[in-house]
Amino acid sequence: MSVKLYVVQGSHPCATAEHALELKGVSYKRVELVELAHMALQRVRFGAPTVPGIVFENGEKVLGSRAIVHRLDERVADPPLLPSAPDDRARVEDLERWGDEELQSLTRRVCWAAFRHDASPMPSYAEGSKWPLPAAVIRRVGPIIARGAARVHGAGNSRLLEDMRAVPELVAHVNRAIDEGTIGGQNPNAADLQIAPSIRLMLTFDDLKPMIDGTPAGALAVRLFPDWPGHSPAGTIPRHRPESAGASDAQA
Ligand SMILES: N[C@@H](CCC(=O)N[C@@H](CS)C(=O)NCC(=O)O)C(=O)O
Repeated sequence: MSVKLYVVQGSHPCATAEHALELKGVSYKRVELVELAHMALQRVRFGAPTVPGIVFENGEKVLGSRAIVHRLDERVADPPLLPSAPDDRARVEDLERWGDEELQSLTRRVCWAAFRHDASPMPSYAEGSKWPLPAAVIRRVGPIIARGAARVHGAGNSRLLEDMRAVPELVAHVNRAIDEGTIGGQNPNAADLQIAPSIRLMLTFDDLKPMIDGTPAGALAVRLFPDWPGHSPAGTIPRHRPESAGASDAQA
């Protein structure tokens, strides 16, 4: 039985898991699921609806980017993704947790809120997909997928305003972590792998790029993930006043 990684194309936590597997030199089969449809399939296979999930060669199942990276680090020693010194390890794990719970989630909400407003960039994010739907089809189903995903992730307009205001401080937090040497070293650790994909995905949005470009956070993301699908021109993320009551959040 080969190692199987269950992913959705363009997903930032999936990139975390894939990069960890590549660094460890583990060969694996990439099983790409279709956005939203993946939730039911993952629930059946892993008991919860998210990607990434991994099934190791002995049948062991692990769900979640952080859990996958940690389990992989236990199974394959080199190169280590977590420092052996307890204090260093605690620092990396704290930052990794923040990267997962705060940065990763905010990035996801902003993306889906943007595509809910304007789904036209979605075909560019499907580049390299195993399910190459024609752009015309993606354009048609894109708004439906975006509305569904925005609802699942609580990506409404009022949250979007709050999230957009938080971006500069999140980037500053990553810059400080690089400055302190917790991430950004020659050999990526678990926190690098958790954080860089979110920043890299943000860089595909011209509305976010000016807050990131030229910063250590941006440089780290591009160094670890030089290629990333997708481009959203300026204006994809709406700069709006809250919509009328009832339409202002993701229930629409
Ligand atoms: N923080 C978790 C969550 C991953 C996550 O939310 N993945 C999204 C795709 S980017 C997903 O599958 N969402 C479906 C859902 O939340 O039901 C991780 O890093 O694995």
